[in-house]
Amino acid sequence: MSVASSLKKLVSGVILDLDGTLLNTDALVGGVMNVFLVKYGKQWDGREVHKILGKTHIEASAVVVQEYGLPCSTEEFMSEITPMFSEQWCKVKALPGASRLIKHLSDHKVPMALASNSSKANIDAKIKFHQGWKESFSVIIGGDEVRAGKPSPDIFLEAANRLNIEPSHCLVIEDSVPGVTGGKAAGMQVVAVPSIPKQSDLFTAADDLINSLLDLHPEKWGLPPFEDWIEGTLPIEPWHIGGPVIKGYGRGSKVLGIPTANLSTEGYSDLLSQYPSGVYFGWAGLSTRGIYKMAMSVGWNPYFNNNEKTIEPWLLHEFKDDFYGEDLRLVIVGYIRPEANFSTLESLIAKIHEDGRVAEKALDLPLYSKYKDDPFLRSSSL
Ligand code: RBF
Ligand code: MG
Repeated sequence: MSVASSLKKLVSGVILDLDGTLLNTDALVGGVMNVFLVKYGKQWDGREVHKILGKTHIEASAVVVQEYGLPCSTEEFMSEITPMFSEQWCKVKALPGASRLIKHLSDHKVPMALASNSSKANIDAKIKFHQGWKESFSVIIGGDEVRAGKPSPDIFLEAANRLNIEPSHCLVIEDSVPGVTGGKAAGMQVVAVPSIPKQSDLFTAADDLINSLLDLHPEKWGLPPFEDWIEGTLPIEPWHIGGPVIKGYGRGSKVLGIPTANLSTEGYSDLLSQYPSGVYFGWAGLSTRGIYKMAMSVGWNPYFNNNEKTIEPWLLHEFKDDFYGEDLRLVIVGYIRPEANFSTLESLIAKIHEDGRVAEKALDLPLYSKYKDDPFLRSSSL
């Protein structure tokens, strides 16, 4: 990279979007919409979600009223739906990596603004449930405080102005197309972290595209790097999943030489939707055999472009026979990398083997090895 283009990247402040970037508000939309639309004999099918992401409340409401041919005005719709959403704010979860990012920037005294198309009152109502968030932002701006919401650059320019930082020295982090458009129009550096999968072609205007906040590397922008990566792995709050081993796509052993013990995602789609796709690792328990190291992919396997988000654990052990139907218990303790596409099968296989070695080594660290004794690995639901 030339000196000029690397210098251009140095930023001194960060402007964050809220819904879909820091908070998993999208998970609520379906639930609320369904309850509402049933009254009109309609059903929310989620297909419009991409049309409302990143919009102001009034714009999003207009889309729904129109798409569903509702016999009410946008204003009537809003006055009914707003309290239904408000009741849910206490349940909205932080997206993976959100609190970590806010704490990191705040610890390093990087000036931070929160800029959302939501109203200021709504922003306050949502973030009060997340410890340490409000205090970390020196600027919080709602869509009702500027002339035009995103994709207009207004809200970003106002944030930069209040931060007292040149727009070109601001880094915007955004999940939606209107947000990315607004940030670029403001002359800022923009990282897109899309909340809808498989839509990366919509984000070509962004300076960088990442899969989740776990993949943000602040040093790329001249900001202090995260210090919690250890030997190529990121410790995460452990999560548990288990069930009978099912036959996967049948490619694992046949094509790749990497036999994955696929888990049925039945009953787990809610849990899986909370975790970014990517390569993780941890411990695997098979009720009748023992406990093994494990590396796994969660997601759509870009190389094979699956339609469904799957979970494909690879037990790092040579088994003499198959164990379909056996109860498999997983404790996932760390993250390695986002899923990637590869130009050749060989390069995919090489990368997966590298993941296996990274996991194998990391799991000997006390930080991760202690989870080998997690009782969940030995319990059985069968
Ligand atoms: N598939 C991809 O398309 N891209 C990946 O980056 C990728 N990484 C993987 C990492 C691990 C540790 C494992 C076990 C699998 C990974 N896979 C990936 C999935 C692999 O393609 C899948 O298991 C086979 O397609 C078998 O269905
Ligand atoms: Mg957003």
